[in-house]
Amino acid sequence: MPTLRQIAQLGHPVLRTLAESVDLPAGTSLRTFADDLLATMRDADGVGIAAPQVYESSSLFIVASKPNPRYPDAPEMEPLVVANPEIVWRSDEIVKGWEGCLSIPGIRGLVPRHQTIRARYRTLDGQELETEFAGFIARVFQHEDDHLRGIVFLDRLESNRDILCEREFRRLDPKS
Ligand code: K2U
Ligand code: ZN
Repeated sequence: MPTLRQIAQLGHPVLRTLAESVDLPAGTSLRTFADDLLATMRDADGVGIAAPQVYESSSLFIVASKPNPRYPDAPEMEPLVVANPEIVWRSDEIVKGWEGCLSIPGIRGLVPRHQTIRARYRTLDGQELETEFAGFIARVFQHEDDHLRGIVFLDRLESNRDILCEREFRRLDPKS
């Protein structure tokens, strides 16, 4: 049975620390941690989560896009566990989209992201994959990859005017 982890809130140094690469293939403890991370993300109704958000400064995150009120067209996907990622190519095309963060509750930001990326990463078995991501999945991947480098979505905003409080965001975006 996985354990729900506490989520670090902005201000805790772990969210501003460069995460350490993980040793692969994963042993029992890392696999158990990945299960805890997934359960914690699902409990928070997230579409992604990164290890530093649960106070583990390790280069590991989960991407689990699904249709949600803010992104009704987001693709449904099996949760992807990503270890030691490197984004190796980014499109010139940049798209702005509203993001939230489990570590920064109560606000939303209009964040510019690359529309398409190509990333090299490892699976828990140690297999190296290189995959292209686009659209909302690329957005989530970039959001989580930022967490491994001590970056949060607020850092990428073009203006503080691109921040809304959750209640006002929902009022303006009633489907959410
Ligand atoms: O890393 C996190 O804090 C998890 C975020 C990931 C996210 C990435 C990109 C765009 C939005 C969110 C959470 O899933 S927060 C909950 C959420 C879910 C869907 C849309 C907005 C916020
Ligand atoms: Zn986040």
